[in-house]
Amino acid sequence: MAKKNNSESKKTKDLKQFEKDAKDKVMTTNQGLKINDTNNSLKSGERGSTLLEDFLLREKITHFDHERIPERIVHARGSAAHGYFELYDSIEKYSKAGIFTDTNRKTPVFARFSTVAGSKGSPDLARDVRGFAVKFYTEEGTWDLVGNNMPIFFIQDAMKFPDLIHAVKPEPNNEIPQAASAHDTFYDFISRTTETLHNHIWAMSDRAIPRSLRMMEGFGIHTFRLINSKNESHFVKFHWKPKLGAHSVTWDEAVKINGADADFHRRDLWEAIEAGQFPEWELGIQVVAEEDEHKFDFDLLDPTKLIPEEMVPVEIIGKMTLNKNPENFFAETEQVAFLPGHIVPGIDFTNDPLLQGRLFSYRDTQLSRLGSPNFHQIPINRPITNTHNNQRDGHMQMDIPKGQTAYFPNSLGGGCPHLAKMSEGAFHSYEERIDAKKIRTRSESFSDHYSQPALFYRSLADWEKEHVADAYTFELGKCTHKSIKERMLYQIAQIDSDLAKKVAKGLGLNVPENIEQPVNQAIGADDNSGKQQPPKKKNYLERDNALSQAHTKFDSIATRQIAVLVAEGFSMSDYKSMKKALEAGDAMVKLIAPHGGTVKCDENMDHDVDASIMTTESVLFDAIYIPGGQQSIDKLKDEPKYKKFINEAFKHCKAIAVANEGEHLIDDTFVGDYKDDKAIFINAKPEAFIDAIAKHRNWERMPIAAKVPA
Ligand code: HDE
Repeated sequence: MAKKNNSESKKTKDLKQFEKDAKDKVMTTNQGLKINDTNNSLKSGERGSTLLEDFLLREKITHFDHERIPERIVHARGSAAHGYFELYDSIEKYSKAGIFTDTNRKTPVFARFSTVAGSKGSPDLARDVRGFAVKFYTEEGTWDLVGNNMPIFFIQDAMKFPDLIHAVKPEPNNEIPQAASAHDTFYDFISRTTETLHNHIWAMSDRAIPRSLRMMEGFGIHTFRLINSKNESHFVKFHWKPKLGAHSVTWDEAVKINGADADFHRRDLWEAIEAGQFPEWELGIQVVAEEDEHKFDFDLLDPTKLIPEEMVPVEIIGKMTLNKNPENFFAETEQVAFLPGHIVPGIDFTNDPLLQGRLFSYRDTQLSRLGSPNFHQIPINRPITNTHNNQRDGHMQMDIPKGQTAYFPNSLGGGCPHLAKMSEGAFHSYEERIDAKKIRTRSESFSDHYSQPALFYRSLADWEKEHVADAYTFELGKCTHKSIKERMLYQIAQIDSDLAKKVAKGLGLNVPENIEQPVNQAIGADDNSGKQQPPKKKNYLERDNALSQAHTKFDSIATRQIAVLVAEGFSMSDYKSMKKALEAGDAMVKLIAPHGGTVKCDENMDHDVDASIMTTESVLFDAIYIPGGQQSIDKLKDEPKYKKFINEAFKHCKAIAVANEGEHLIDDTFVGDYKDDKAIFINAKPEAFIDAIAKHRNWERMPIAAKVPA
């Protein structure tokens, strides 16, 4: 059942005043002049040249000429939605923030998900980190939690960000490849910058190709501070846990989805919300007391390290629900500006050197992207609280600040706007004690680069490990320089020697025992303190189940796309009972027929076809059902694409169920030889099929699936 859309919030109401609806309205110029022709320019004679006088042409064309703005330098490709955040229980012992203490609030949010490397029009299923940025419009001002779907980052210091991005983006001489990390410059950089290896192995895992934006985790990455009303500080890491669990597609699917539907994730998010299947994530926190700061084998300020959940469990504190699509992509999703520097009392920063750099970068980038220091006045960026200060003017000033004074202190303006007292909720930076030398260096406590990638790899299930090995092999296989591949193999061997051997085999190379050049570029040229090579990996924890998607949720088929393969004469009774069971679990049942329009069942009823086989692909679905009906099956057997469709679903370890004569169709495919597979169902009860769909995939099938030449 679709959920009720009560999407009104203080923010969506605020946005309403800027919405424009042309329904039943007459067309005008931007000056309100009514127009009766927008098809023809003003000419000297029917075939004559266009007149300079034509202000209508000029207004229309000039606006068009300028309707693009620079895309985001990173995270250009993204999709977003409105929603709200609700707190389960107050965490006032940690934080005084209203959003973390008032359980009666429904805080409006706008969340944007993105890939990092690709351009605005790049396909959704690139192997990449996903951005997970949430703007909370709180009563005390806007808080932006600008995170990713992986809990760590590639680099430790903001100073390295331009290098990282220049290495991963298309190569500067030929602008190739688009939205792909599988190229020489990226691996040249990664193999020489060992701090990247942890985030990199996550990027080689299934996390980098999510099944849906609604089925991925989110992380604030940096250690932040929570500040309570006594001004006591606790360290905190933020986690988003998807209610549907964290699931991924396979690389073969990702490559094919990019061709079949480059907007796969964007469409999926949009359609789920339109269908009332609102995406939900729970917000969790890992809290570390001030006095425990140094009790770990890693530095809490190092953003390439996570705190294993085995060491500090995640406390779930609230839930985010996305329940409204934007009205206009450009106005909202493109113009939204996230800044990690947007915080509220009760939350504060740490000295994480990556976070510190971000506090500078995001404001700066909006100036070139949105073009004015007034970007906060764009409707999507306006806080829901009042704003008053002495900042004035600038491009596109939308407010009309009244009065004679624009300075502080003043008496002519009655001293206004006056300063807020702490008791009135003023922000006050945490008074951290600092006694230090001014020094350009990297802390020794950041030097362990191999232990956590190794922990991650050890924590994965066998099928996940295999995907990781395949990903390294693919990516390095796309590099052309042997020296880069070998240096990378050496680095992988420091994480796990078996993994390195597997990858080396695929590349037709050997894992080098040693590499000559210094690899740790994090240090300065004059630093001879022996830090060129990071230390060998340590094992301070054997495994952390939270790192593996084998331990996610497998209890729902909500929004799963089920392809029902039918032609004229399909069995209505088979279809009806399965459809009812699937829809009871909120799955999306789609009829795929040899043609568009409608298709008749054996009870002579017309059914709307959702897609003709020519316009769709197996990779766009989670499972297949084939109802019986001899006439229908005979027709399907005549169309070779059905075989491809079924073989591919089998290859991708998906659940397939058939009823009665439907079995004859799979007998013509690879599935015919593997009917005892635990996610293949012949005349089985819907419950068994549903259970297999909820399990996402039958990964045990992988060795057989690998043989399918689809
Ligand atoms: Fe970003 N990042 N970033 N980043 N980032 C941007 O800001 C930057 C980092 C993240 O949906 C830019 O408005 C630096 C970590 C997301 O609009 C830019 C550094 C994390 C988004 C920028 C980092 C992120 C951005 C480009 C290293 C996860 C998309 C456009 C110091 C915790 C937000 C923009 C959206 C966007 C800079 C590292 C996440 C250039 C300098 C770590 C989700 O300001």
